[in-house]
Amino acid sequence: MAKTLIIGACGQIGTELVLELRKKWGNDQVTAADVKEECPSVLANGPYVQLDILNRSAVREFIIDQQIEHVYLLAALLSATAEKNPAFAWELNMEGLFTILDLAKEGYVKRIFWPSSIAVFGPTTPREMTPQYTVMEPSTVYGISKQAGERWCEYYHTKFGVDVRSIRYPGLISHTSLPGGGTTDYAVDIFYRAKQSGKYTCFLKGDSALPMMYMEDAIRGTIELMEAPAEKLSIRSAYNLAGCSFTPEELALEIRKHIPEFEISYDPDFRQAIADSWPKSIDDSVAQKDWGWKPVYDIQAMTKVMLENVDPSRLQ
Ligand code: VAH
Repeated sequence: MAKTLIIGACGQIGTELVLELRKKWGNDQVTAADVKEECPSVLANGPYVQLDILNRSAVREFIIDQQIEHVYLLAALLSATAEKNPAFAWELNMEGLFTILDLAKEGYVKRIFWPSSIAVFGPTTPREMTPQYTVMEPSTVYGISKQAGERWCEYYHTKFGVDVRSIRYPGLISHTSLPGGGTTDYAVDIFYRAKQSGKYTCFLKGDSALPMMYMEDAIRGTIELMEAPAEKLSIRSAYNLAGCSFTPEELALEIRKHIPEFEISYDPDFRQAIADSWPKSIDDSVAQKDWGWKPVYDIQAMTKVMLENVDPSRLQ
């Protein structure tokens, strides 16, 4: 196994990716890195380093000195937060990517994973079963940065042979790590509130269908893509990946199968416009063909495992 560095390890995806890769390859082979000084207890079973992805020289020095071969670059501002701070979102989501792509171009890093998102699609994109190749006019800061990042990943692969791989993640749902600043975060918050009080006020309209995925599927798909033989990969921008699409209403109905008295109300905020610009469902047939992708969790299985595991005491 190659020495691996996860940058953005304290985030929703990063936390679970570190744990899964350490399980697979051994704790000492997988270093968690984040801008936070303190390593969270959940990641204390292996090496942790405080790294600010925007400190190009520090990142370069660490990766070169430690002979890191695989980098998962997850540090980013998500959709809702990025709208509040466009300049920093662009800097964080883009500059870090160039630092890692350049290390690969120079021959230090052998393989990169960089997360894209369904946010690369916009209001002019076909919203049902959105195809791998289609109109992409993102209308959010986050989506624009992800679309630009996809173009740079493909450019570095084509021009310099950089082995960079990417997935257009849907909304991700997990009970191990809390999400932060996303438009799809309602689909995590709702489980904590359902268990805590049996009530939830959703910041999206009840009929807002969005592509979602249980985190276990997303982590497995990420590792499967990173381990796939390079010759099988026809996409070097980012792969569409689908889990299960649903609306807040449909999710509430599923929760009521476990908590019959659960009540949901709707109070849409600025995130409604973001959700309305995104697909309702995703066609991931190219990922299925290229590297055998197949989701496991549907809305029923995801709801069951979330309600069994979320701990409402974690809510601030
Ligand atoms: C967000 N959870 O809401 C992220 C994701 C598809 C959405 O990229 O910004």
